Amino acid sequence: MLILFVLIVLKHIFVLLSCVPMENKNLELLEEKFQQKIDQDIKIEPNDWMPDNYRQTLIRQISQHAHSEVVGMLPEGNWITRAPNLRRKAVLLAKVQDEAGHGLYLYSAVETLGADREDTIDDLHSGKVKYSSIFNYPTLSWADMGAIGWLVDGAAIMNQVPLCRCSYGPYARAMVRVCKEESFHQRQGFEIMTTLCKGTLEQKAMAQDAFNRFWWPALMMFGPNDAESKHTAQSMKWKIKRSTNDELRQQFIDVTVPQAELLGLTIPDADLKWNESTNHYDFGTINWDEFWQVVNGNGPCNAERIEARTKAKENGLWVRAAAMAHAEKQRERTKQSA
Ligand code: BYC
Repeated sequence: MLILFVLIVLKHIFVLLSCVPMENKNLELLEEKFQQKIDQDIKIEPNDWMPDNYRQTLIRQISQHAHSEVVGMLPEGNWITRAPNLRRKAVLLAKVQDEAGHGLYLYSAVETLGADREDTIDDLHSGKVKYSSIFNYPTLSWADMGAIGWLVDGAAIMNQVPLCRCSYGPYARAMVRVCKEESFHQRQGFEIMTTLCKGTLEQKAMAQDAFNRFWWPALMMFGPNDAESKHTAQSMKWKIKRSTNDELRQQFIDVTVPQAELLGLTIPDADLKWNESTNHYDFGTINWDEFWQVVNGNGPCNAERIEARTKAKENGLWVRAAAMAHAEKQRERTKQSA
């Protein structure tokens, strides 16, 4: 009897020991197949197997992106009632609505990864997750609407066009429409700047002041230098990111400096100069202390932005409750008539 018992125990130990390497082997094979798909530029879709870290990286990046779109409505929304004429008001209103739409596509893309939308939004309100640093700066004059459209949407396009080729299908597809709309936003911003720069001396000074305040924060939008960027290497390997933070920042500077020259604006960087040997602009040092202060919640408008979003959720509660009650009624009616 005892021998039988020992034999059974030994068998179980053997089965257990042989299963662990087997499981590891299976996981390795799955990961290898997954990376092969990525290397062959085959899109990963929601029901496909994916490593947990890939899923978590996407949830982090796409939810931060969605929050940025939604919080990004606030600095510009602040100027809708004060736009200088009806045309400007209608255009700004349409632009801000577009940003809300971008947020919605992106929250849907996060849901395809298994995240709950309510939890995702609550994480923004509790300060658990980040959103783009740029939206924590105040909009002090009408010229800021021009500077934001031109620089912030310009930086966004530079960062988001490569995301149209992201390995995760729902994110890549959402980005196609987002980029088309951002391109319109960038042009409307540049048009405002052009009008101001061709206007009175005061208008030109307003444009220069807005440019001075938004230039450096726009460069910070691309994230920390590559050497400090903890996620870039893995995200590039998975083709979530197609270019590094520094590559995109440099492309943005190279494209934007001639535009500033065309407007007759002075770039607020004494070290900015064309480098014949690299064929790029050299530029001054970014204030990374300021960047991390803003990212970590201590920027000029962080508290105000979160308060506005939290209030919006509370104020909209009755609308959501009414919509749910209506949907429930419809379901009941359909059931009864069936
Ligand atoms: N602000 O390892 P890294 C718009 C964080 S909205 C705040 O380089 P990654 C618009 C980063 O999250 C467009 N945080 O990260 C809307 C990470 O922290 P965690 C917004 C930043 O992800 C309305 C840490 O720093 N665009 O266009 O590889 C009106 C280390 O960074 C920032 C997107 O969201 C920042 N600027 O690269 C007008 C694009 N930069 O998460 C316009 C999608 C970095 O480890 N996102 N951090 O705690 C991306 O492409 C990438 O996430 C980033 C950062 C390039 C931003």
